Amino acid sequence: MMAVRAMTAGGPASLSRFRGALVAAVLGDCVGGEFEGAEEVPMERVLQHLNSLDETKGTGNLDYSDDTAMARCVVRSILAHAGYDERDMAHRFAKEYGESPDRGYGTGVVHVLKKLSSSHLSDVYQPARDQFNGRGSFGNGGAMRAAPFALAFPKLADVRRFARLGAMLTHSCSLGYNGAVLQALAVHLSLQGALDLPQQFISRLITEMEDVESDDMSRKDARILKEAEKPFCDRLHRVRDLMDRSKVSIEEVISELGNGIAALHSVPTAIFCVLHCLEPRECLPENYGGLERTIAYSLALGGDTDTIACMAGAIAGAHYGIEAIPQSWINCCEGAEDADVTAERLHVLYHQSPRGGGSGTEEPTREDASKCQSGRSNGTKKKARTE
Ligand code: R7I
Ligand code: MG
Repeated sequence: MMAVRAMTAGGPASLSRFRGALVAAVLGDCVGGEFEGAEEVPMERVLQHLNSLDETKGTGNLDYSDDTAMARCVVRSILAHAGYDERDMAHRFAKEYGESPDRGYGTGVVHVLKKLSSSHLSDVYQPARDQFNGRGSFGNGGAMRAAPFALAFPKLADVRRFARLGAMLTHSCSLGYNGAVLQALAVHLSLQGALDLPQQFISRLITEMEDVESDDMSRKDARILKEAEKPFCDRLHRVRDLMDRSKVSIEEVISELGNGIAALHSVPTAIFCVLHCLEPRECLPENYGGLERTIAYSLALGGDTDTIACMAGAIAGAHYGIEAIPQSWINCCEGAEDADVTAERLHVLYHQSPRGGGSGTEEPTREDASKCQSGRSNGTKKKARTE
């Protein structure tokens, strides 16, 4: 695949990229809801659905789901504390669920969210650890809300560390939180313009995940769940193989990468959607730009469409920028305008954060949980702001 340059997004970490990432994630979630759980989604139906957005004049008539509800909590918590504060984030997740429980949460995670609402909880990571007989969830619920970590912390090592901790509030299986790390790293690299060189982008992700998946817990979980030694690396190699092929069918993508609710079966898939749609594709309208292609293609895979489109949207939005998103799509989606406003605030925070020093190889440990109490090692040194 050749180098593909984004025309409008501006330089690395530009405001346009921040707005694009957060708004396109909401769009993916909202427009993806139509096909959630469908086994087969003909592209014709996807295009009909997307065309109807152009005709609809109504504002915010497509509701967002738990993906956006939880991402908004992540964003608001980071902005309020100018960094990561696990108690505050956990509290916001629980409060949001209590106020609006019908957003389509996973059936397992609701038990965690109910326990997190208790004011007597001494360890906010414990309810997640109790899931699924003590192994924790491997669902994609941590990954679907991971993009804001890439928009808050400029250093790759911080993105890795806080995306992981933020996911562990609900997903304590390594196949859950490592998926969140991968999604946040993909957004981080895209924000820097790394998708201009797709081969280097995927190689860099593989290198990072080699390290992320090298710890004892990741190896143990992979063994117990009978996955490859380093499951996400294995999938990313498959993504690279698929990228190298001139023609790939939807069926092949699903059988190689998956389209389900496990992080392993959806985060690499979302990354592939973005990479595949960097170039025009026969099955997609000629007048579509790269971001529209990415969303349309994600929906055509069926399965967990809203979450896959949400994750692909965040990565693609960070590449193409806000100008690539049709205004008519934004008008139709609940929470899109709000995402645009908070993206600006994240952009300010990101550029205020101390730079440099991150080796990108720092491996966070389980002890991070206690070290981070009260948000003391939150990766930034700014004064807390009020929300
Ligand atoms: O991961 P999660 O927050 O949500 C997953 C998806 C997202 O698309 C959401 O938008 C929502 O639509 O669902 O929710 P969890 O409840 O943690 O995990 C989702 C499902 O994955 C669970 O209900 C289980 O069916 C399955 N699952 C597991 N099954 C067996 N053993 C997750 N972890 C395990 C496990 O360890
Ligand atoms: Mg979902």
